[in-house]
Formats: sequence, structure tokens, C-alpha cells
Amino acid sequence: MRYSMAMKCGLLILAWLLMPRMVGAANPFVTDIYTADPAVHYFEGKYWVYTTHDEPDALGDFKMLDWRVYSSPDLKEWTDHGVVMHLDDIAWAEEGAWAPDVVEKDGIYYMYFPVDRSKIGVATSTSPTGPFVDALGGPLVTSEMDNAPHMTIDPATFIDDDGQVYMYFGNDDPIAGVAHGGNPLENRQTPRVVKLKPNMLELDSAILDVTGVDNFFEAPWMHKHNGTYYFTYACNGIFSEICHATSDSPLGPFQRRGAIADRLLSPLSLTNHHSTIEGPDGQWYFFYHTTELSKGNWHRRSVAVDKMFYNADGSIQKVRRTFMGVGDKGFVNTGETSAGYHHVDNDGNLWHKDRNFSDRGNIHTTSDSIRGTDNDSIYQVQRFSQGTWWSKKPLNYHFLVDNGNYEVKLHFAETFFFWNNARTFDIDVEGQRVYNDLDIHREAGHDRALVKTFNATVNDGELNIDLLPGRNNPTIAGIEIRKL
Ligand code: FUB
Repeated sequence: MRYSMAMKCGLLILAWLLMPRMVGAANPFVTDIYTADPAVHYFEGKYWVYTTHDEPDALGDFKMLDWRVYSSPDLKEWTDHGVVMHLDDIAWAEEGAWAPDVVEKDGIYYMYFPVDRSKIGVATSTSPTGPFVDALGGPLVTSEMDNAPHMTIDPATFIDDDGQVYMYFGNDDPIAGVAHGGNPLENRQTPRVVKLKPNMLELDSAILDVTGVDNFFEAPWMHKHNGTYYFTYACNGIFSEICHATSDSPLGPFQRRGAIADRLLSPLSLTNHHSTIEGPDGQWYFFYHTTELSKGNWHRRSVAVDKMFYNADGSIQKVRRTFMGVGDKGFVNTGETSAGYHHVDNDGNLWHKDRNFSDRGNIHTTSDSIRGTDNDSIYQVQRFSQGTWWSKKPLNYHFLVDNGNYEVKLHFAETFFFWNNARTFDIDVEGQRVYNDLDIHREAGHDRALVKTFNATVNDGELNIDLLPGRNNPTIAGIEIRKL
């Protein structure tokens, strides 16, 4: 067959679109689209995270149309494999491609997926990257079967050492709890568990309550560690914490062991949804989602990962949310987005979203091209501190990171003033003065990229960068951090 030039171009573009792509390493580790509800697994020598996908125009409610997968050899660098299944592929589903889970048995991958907030289906594939195909032509579990008034969601599968597969899920409707006068922060549901038959397409037991679990909200997950079964779950209503309970049987009864993630894990997120896995180094990892990338929009979330530790008595410590995640480099565009960082202002307030600054007009943008860089967009949006010229204020950045040695690159350009000495400021990294009196126009005016590189040693889990006003308020375009 002969191809025209246009067809060849079209095929090349299609091939490029279908090619797996590298995504980020710092938290959140997917930043080109909104992803939520990570379910992590180890298949075929790699780690795989199945996610849901929040549409960028979601407003006031979830808008979720497909499921996606990312893989990694080491849980640090991720490859995007795109969509594994779309709502359009399921004849009996109308909406709500909510939190799925995937399990492998005898070379076949089974994806358990909730739709319409009230039905769980199952789809199969011969590859972890899909495509997954609806296996039953209808649901495996419905709210009617589950005896739940409104919702049956969040399937999570677990294969025990004897090969028995269990499926846990959540139910009921937190919004109904609010509508019926319930306190959403105390809204309680009852998690369920059911055994699956060896064919993975049929139930092999009655649907049972998971007992002994306190303040269950949604998003169950099961893992086994040192012979103990850990049931972990979103607890204590909306703006969920994550709790854990243990048992010597996957069916319970469970003993409550408290929260392993508090609301600060993702303070601006209405929901939280996690999964856990042991990494290549024997370290345990905790996947979850946050809303910082969307500046606090509850329905546009982003997946993140941090380390998880056990106490000597087998309980799990509170997970510490970090900027770097488990990767070794991170970048913050201080003007455009607030992905993966928080900021403590001059008055000691902890800001979790960029909007607090832009509302006060402390962003300067330019469409001019920037000299000395091939990445204009980093420098075209600059962050200014919220001071005035008569009451100048610093910019303080406090990144939660692991202890160790770091290289810090600060990116600047003076895109506002046109004369030398108009804006000067000092730079402290980890409380040490690393630069005195940076005359930003002299070094980076006008519209010229400037990168300053410093080293820092972190001993207390926080990497602090402070820009202190001299003549006028400080400005910055981006911060790059690399673990040495
Ligand atoms: O993503 C939609 C729903 O929000 C999930 O099913 C819940 O676990 C919560 O994360």
C-alpha cells in the first residue's frame, strides 16, 4: 500500500501518542493530567500503578471517564502507558469510572472496576497495560446485592498465600449522610469482603461485613506483613484520614490500630485513597492522592508516593508527606503552579495552595521571550512576595524531604523592573546566607534567565530556602532540588 505524506505524518503522530511516556519523579509524580485512587502492584518485574483520571473541567462533582496505568522499575521514575479501559467500552455503565484494582492470576490480568457509583464489574487483559475488556457484560456486584442504600465502590483485591482471592469494597453514600443531617466528618460505613472463585469472575461466598474496623469511610486496601493482615482504609469522613486495623485472618475480625495518615497528608482533598507495597529495597511505600496541582480542587487530584514504616509492635507509623516523594529530584515552578510544595509565609501561616498568593496579585507574567534559556515558560511567570515597597516581605519555602545532601538550583529573571538596583535581595539556604544583595536586574535584567546553584545538608527533614528583601521584594521563577 502507498501512503501519502499526510497519512505518514498522521501515522507518526498516532505512534507517538501511543508510545509510553516518562512522567515525573517528585510528588505528585503525574503532573500532565489529573489522576487519583492509586492501586499499586508488582507484575512482570515492574511496579504498576492503576489510577483513575479526573477530567480537567470537572466542576462541583467528579468527572471520570477512563482508567490509566503507569509503570516503574524502582518506584522513582514512571512511564505513562495511557488508558487501559474507557467507560465507552462498558455497554451497561453510564458514568463514574471510579477507583479500580487489578490482580494477576495464571497470566491473565483482572481489573475490578466500579461504575455508576453502585456496581462493580470485572474486565480482563493478557497484559498489565491492557486494553481490558468487560468480561461479564454486566456487574459482578451491585448495591442491591450488597444491601447498600446508595453506593458500592472501591474494589480492592488481595491474593492470600494459599491462592484464595478476596475482594474488599466500600459502600453507602457520604453525600446522603450529609443530606440526612449526618456529620460528614463522622460519617461511618461498613466495609465488605467477598471471596472470589478460582475463575475470578464469580463470587465464592456471601458478601460479609469487615468487622472490628472503626469509622470506615471508603477506599479499603489489604496487605500482609510478617504474617499479619493489614486492613487499611479512608476513615473519619470527608477530608479523610487513613486508618489501619490488623487481624490474623483476611476475613477479620480486625483490631483497630489508629491513623497512619492524618488530614495534613492531603489537607485540601475531600477524599483520600491509598495503596501500599514493599519496594525492591524491602522498604514499604504508601501511594495516595493530593489536590495541590489543581490548587485545591477536590475533583482534580494527583497521585503521590511516600515511604511507610512499621513500629516494633507491628503498627504503622504516620506517613510523612514529602515534596521529593521517593524520587531524587523535584522542580517547583513558583509562579505557575504549586505542585508538591507548601509554603510558610512571614506570619508563620502554612499555605498549601498557590491561590493564596495569586489572589493578592503577587504574580508577574510576561509573554516576552527570555534570553539564555530554551524553557521560557519557567521564567515568564514569576512569584513576588506579598509585601509592598514600604513593608517588604520575604519568600520562604520549606520543603519536606528526607535527610541528606542536596543541590538546589534557583531560577530567576527580572521581568518587571528595567534598571539596576531596583530590586535586591539576600538568599539563605538552610539558614546559611548563600548570596548577599542579589541585584536581580543587573544579573538577570531584563528578561534574562539566571540560575544560582547551592548545596545544602538537611538534618531535620526540611529544606528551607528564604529570599529576604533588600531594595524591594524578592522574586523567583522556579526551584529545582536534586538529592546528591
Ligand atoms: O475517585 C472517586 C472516589 O473518590 C473513589 O472511588 C473514592 O475512593 C474517592 O477517592
